[in-house]
Amino acid sequence: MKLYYLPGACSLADHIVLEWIGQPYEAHQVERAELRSEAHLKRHPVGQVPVLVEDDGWQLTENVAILNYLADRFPAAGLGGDGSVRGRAEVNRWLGYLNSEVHQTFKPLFAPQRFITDERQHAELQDTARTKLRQHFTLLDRQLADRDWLTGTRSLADPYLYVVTRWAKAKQVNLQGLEQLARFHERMHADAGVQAAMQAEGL
Ligand SMILES: N[C@@H](CCC(=O)N[C@@H](CS)C(=O)NCC(=O)O)C(=O)O
Repeated sequence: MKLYYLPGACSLADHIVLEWIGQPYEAHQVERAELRSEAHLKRHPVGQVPVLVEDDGWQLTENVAILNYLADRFPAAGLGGDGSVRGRAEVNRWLGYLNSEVHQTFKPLFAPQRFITDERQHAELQDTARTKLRQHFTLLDRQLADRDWLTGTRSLADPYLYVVTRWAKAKQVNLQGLEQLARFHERMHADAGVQAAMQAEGL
């Protein structure tokens, strides 16, 4: 099993999950210049990461699909919820929110030119994204008010939240006063699996 990643990108969530699972895997760093190469486009038609490639050559893209696949392939790791149907739905509720709302709102902060070609409008676009992200992180902070993990038990959703919180810090999103989120971030940062994935990515 091989994970294709960019350092610190959303693929870090898969990398952490692979560490938590503890089964053999390889991690392959993709260079940015390689993303649109013929070889990588065969793995990922949009030219992105993450991609998971199984030993028999089967390839899977889309972070939410990869994370769910890993939980199902390695159920003993217990990362797909509390074992109930509703527990799994809760994990997917937060994964969906992180992937389709929070992650997407970062895109103007990373690549504003993909949204507006006029550079004079980039600062305003990015400020709007930061304001929206503050709302998202406030909601996430509230969710953590009476639990250590997003869904109560450690799950696939937590590494994704860790990754987007790292981005928020790097991109000057206002996280002031979000104490539960700060504690969550510290707890994750101190985790041995998180540290192993980060070191492997040179972070
Ligand atoms: N819908 C995809 C989005 C993946 C995505 O946004 N990947 C980013 C890194 S976090 C990427 O590869 N960016 C490089 C690029 O778009 O040029 C998923 O959820 O897996």
